[in-house]
Amino acid sequence: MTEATIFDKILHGEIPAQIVFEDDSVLAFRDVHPQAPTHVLVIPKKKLARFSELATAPVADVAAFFSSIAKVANHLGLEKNGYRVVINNGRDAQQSVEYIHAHILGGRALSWPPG
Ligand code: DGP
Repeated sequence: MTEATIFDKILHGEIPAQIVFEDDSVLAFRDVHPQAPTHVLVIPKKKLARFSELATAPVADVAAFFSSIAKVANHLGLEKNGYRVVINNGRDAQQSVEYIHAHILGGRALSWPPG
């Protein structure tokens, strides 16, 4: 059992968050430090710490996570102009919360490459 993170606490309603979407497999809420007009984090309800753990996760769980990310972006009305999905994995990517999360960024033109 890994240590409870801030996202475990949001998932269990122990600390508040601006929830924008929820279904059986994911919870989506606004990032507290938004980097774009729309910046939402999507977490699977079945906890994994990192993206790299998807390598050994049941394929149905992986599919549900990715499908839900697209669903959230559609729900937020981002599909017309586009958006970016980012998953930071580990130290060099500056993952700061050890609970896998996808960032959905949209609402402005995003530069490339990322820093
Ligand atoms: P990452 O660097 O990929 O681990 O991104 C973690 C994100 O989590 C970061 O953009 C800020 C966000 N964050 C950290 N603490 C909280 C919190 O308590 N509430 C919300 N909504 N977001 C948080």
